[in-house]
Amino acid sequence: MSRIKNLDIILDKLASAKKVAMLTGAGVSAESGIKTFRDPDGLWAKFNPAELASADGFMSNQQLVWDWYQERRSIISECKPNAGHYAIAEMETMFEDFALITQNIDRLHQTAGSKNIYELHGNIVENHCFDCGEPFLEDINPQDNKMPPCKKCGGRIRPSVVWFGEMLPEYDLTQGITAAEECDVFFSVGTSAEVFPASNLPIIAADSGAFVIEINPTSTVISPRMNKVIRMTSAQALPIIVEELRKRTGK
Ligand code: BV8
Ligand code: ZN
Repeated sequence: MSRIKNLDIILDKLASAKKVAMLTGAGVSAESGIKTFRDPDGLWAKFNPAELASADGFMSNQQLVWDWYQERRSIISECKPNAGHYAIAEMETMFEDFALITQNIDRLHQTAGSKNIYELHGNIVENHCFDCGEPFLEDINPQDNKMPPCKKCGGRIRPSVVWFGEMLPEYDLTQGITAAEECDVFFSVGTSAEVFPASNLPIIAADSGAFVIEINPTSTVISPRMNKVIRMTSAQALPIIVEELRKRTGK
């Protein structure tokens, strides 16, 4: 039997749930080989996030920021979804309404087959002009450290991620908030819940009466608000939950 304590309570809640929502963070991609941000060996152990993941950072050091994203693009281009991503894609087929709200920019959820996804922090695959907003549709070779000019205005091309101090995409955030307000069960998976407003979603869900579950090997600032915490990795815990739920409901 699984190593998940109180699994029966979780399965009871899921078996009767109509609406399920899930917030994912960098921890879900850790087992695909993508470093998280705040873990000891994380991306930001070496760099100061405000310096790189911000418009000011880009304006004051375009080449450094460009190189940092190119390095991340080449790492991500080699990575594959892990068992956690696939389990999440399967969960989407098991409920009337399943909303996946991700902070991740690597698009591994899409590759794993998830469909109903709200990307709160954009993605590292697409690019646009920093100066005029024009989408930059040409492929970018992650090995190329030359920054291409905007086709429309000759301006500076940037990755279509959301930087610190930038607004999140309104549609995705609004949909994410509604999903948190209306769901029966909310999962917070692989996130330190340090970045606002994404980090508020599990709290909105808890305040709205959802059964809130955290899947994370370590505790976070929101752990005390959870109904259940599973101190395992996402690639360990999620496949067990899916398998046991299938057995229980035959879904
Ligand atoms: C905004 C894209 C409004 C770029 C990112 C002071 C107080 C409070 C808030 C603020 C403040 N000052 C400023 C703010 C707002 C700020 C913010 O929250 N700052 C924080 C740092 C304090 N937020 C913003 O600026 C947002 N915009 O608020 O706009 C506004 C704007 C203009 C005018 C008026 C209002 C924009 C935030 C988006 C920033 N962009 N990324 C890029 O990636 O380069 S954030 C970055 O952090 C990533 O997107 C990442 O996803 C996100 C959250 O991190 P996590 O995903 O949680 O990753 P982390 O490493 O932290 O944690 C990993 C977890 O996984 C750990 O808990 C670990 O234990 C666990 N784990 C590890 N392995 C596994 C695992 N779990 C499961 N399985 C495993 N195997
Ligand atoms: Zn332009």
